[in-house]
Amino acid sequence: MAYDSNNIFAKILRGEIPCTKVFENDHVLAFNDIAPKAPVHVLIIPKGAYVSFADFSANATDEEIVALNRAVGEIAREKGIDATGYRLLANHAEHGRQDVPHYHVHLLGGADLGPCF
Ligand code: DGP
Repeated sequence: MAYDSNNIFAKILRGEIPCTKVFENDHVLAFNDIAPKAPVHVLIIPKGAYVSFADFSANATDEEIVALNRAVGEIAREKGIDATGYRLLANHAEHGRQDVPHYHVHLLGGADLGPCF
């Protein structure tokens, strides 16, 4: 699937749509989900144009991959949910019900999330 530069997260990255930013560095932007499913629900995205986890894991540089993963851990610590726990989720394509075609990791926590399955 080709990257659609008009997707919502691309617009957020370009500053065309506002977001509540919680973290940013050279490779990563993180912001609150517009429809949170938990007290903490942060979306962590690469600044590079990657459609999904499949695209990111295959085509991102090692630096980008490390930066995204380190950002996830750092945000969890900053949000104070490191000790109580959290859930990471990345939906991919049709069966994964991915809605926004720019790779993103959901970080959910701040309460008992219940069983995943
Ligand atoms: P997914 O189904 O994994 O593609 O999740 C997309 C998430 O993106 C969903 O939880 C809602 C969130 N979302 C959609 N549009 C916006 C937006 O304009 N701003 C923010 N902050 N989040 C959005």
